Amino acid sequence: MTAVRSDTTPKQAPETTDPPTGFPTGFVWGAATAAYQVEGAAAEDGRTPSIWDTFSRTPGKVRNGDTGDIAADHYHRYRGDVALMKQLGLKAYRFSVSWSRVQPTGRGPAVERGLDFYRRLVDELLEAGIAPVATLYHWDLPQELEDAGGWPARATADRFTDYAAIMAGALGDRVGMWTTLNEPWCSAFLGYGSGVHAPGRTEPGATLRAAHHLNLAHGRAVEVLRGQLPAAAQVSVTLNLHQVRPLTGSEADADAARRIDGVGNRIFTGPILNGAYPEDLIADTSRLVDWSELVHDGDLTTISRPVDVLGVNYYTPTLVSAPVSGAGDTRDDGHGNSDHSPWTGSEHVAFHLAEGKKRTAMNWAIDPDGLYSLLMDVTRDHPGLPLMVTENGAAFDDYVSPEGRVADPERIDYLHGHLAAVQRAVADGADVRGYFLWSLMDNFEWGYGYSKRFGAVYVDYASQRRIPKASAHWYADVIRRHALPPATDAG
Ligand code: IFM
Repeated sequence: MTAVRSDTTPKQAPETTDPPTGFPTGFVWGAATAAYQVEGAAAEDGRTPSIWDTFSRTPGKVRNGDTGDIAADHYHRYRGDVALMKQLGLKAYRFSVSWSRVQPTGRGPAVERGLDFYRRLVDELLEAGIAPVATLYHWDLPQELEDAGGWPARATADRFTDYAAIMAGALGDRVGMWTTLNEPWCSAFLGYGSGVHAPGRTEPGATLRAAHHLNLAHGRAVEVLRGQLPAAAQVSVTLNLHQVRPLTGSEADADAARRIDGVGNRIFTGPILNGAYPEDLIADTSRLVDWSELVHDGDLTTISRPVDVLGVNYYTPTLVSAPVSGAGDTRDDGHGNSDHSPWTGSEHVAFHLAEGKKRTAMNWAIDPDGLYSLLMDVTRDHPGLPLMVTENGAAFDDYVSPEGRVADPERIDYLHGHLAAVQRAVADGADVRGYFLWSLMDNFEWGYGYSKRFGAVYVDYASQRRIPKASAHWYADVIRRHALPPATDAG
């Protein structure tokens, strides 16, 4: 990655306090969810199916045949959920908007009843003193738009532009932080490459087309949001940047890392932050797509409209090598099982599980240094770019004790380690403005259904009872102190 555009200016640079014990003044403490994962009410108030409704109803696609029909019933229980957030002392709540709830066919006028849900949610948050952070797109494309071609079709970016305008009009007076897309890598590469996510297509060319049109949709939305929102509003995009590490110091492994960094990271950071797709990525993938036909004049100017902050999601690093035969795990890239690689254009790279690391219930290695390195790498490549950790957290096999409590010391250790990594990055010069725990509460974990629990709050799906886990109380204490407790307190 090369240097950042100088016009990516912070709106408000927080002063740093003593980094070893504190976080910057104004550092935002939050938690995140996403519409399809928590809302439920899948067929209420005019909402129509999104690609995830269709995908989850397709036999064999989601574990146990789970769907988001009810999920955590946040649509009906948002008041109680906001009260819980207030009790925990959260300063911000990052939620996403269900496109097919507010614009059921993905085009045309908005449905007021759908918009009203988000108006009520935002009002409730503001009343509780919690800043709303709205994500426009967290993977749930209206099914009608997929039927018309989905993200591989350029017209979907046009539709997204209209949708962004609707949302800015509806919530622009009360939401100060906006995210265009959440993890477009997953939308493109898992949705159209490996097919483990909706819409479940496995078409390499379409994957790259989807990536470009997601970038375009982001840039267009930035333009629309800037045009409609008050000047103080913050506009961002959230990327799940892969912290790619070569297995050995060999040239072949370094090249594998370069390729995965290309299709995993630089396909987004290149156009968004530098105004260009990297030459090596184009060379690696040009047999799959005609980039000169795909990228129209003016696209890169649109896509590189400056953002106020870059949202970064991090869970675990990605360990790669050149193809190997025999020993070693060369298949598990942590993104689900498929005969089709999501790493379009770089299918022949091998993936490895880091040895000697504890793992989460997703089998992801726990490695806080990866978060530190990621924040420092982005800071090195894009000096001065404000960052926000918009997701970080872990799934464990949580259960309720006979006393009605949920003890999750592993999650506390995970959070402690990763927050310490953020602190270290701040001390070493990264401009990190906030941290959002994934997730506020247990929810629908995509292809894994309800089998994986990422929440700080336990959800008993049968009764929809919420039980704050020990980690929720721990996080509340961190927020109250604006600092990490001594490590011995963890657990
Ligand atoms: O649950 C997801 C979320 O929707 C996007 N980022 C990763 C999380 C855990 O897999």
